[in-house]
Amino acid sequence: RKEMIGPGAVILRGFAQDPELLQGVARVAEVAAFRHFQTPGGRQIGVQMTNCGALGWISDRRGYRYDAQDPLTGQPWPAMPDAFAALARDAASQAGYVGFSPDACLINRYVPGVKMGLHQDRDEARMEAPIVSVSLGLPAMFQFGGTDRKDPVRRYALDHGDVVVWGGPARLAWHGVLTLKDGAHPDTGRARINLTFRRAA
Ligand code: MD3
Ligand code: FE
Repeated sequence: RKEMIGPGAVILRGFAQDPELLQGVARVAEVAAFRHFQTPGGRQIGVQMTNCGALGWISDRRGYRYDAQDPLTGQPWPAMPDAFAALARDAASQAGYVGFSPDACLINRYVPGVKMGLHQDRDEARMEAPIVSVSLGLPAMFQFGGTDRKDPVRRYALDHGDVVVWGGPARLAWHGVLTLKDGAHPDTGRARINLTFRRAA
């Protein structure tokens, strides 16, 4: 089921069903562990993060950026599992973006009590490519506004298996995730996992 939530933004409810996705997350995290990055201001980000693919999103006292190496190990990020790349390409194509080939997959892990404040994603060199996001595990309330910080925001519940594609006029929209409610999911336990596929370079 395709749900248009604004110009350039589409929710594909239940599109991600493949158990390989969570197996892939587990395999990535064995090599590149989930960790709390520091912000440039010296605070810890509440969401735990890791990456796979050629480039990974990182943050430290020097700023936010994409890097080919995991700063914890000095090694390249683990390769993007085939099931990840295939899902991202299929979802983008369903939303009208044919030929999406992500080079970066950020994996976010939320536990109850954790949120992600309103922000824009502007660290990518290729703003013409969409972003594909996959929600797994505990449900979350997603906030989605306009390209101006003051634009009104709407809220959408995102459940296990929901995929959202953001591109074109939605690419620079302000967005965030409300504080995760307590609960347990059969596949992830007390956690929500979000995969975010991007063309960073
Ligand atoms: C709307 N992650 O990692 S994914 C992020 O659920 C991030 O973990 C959230 O925002 C999460 O940067 C939301 C959905 C998403 C991703 C990118 C967007 C929504 C977006 C870019 C533009 C507009
Ligand atoms: Fe974001």
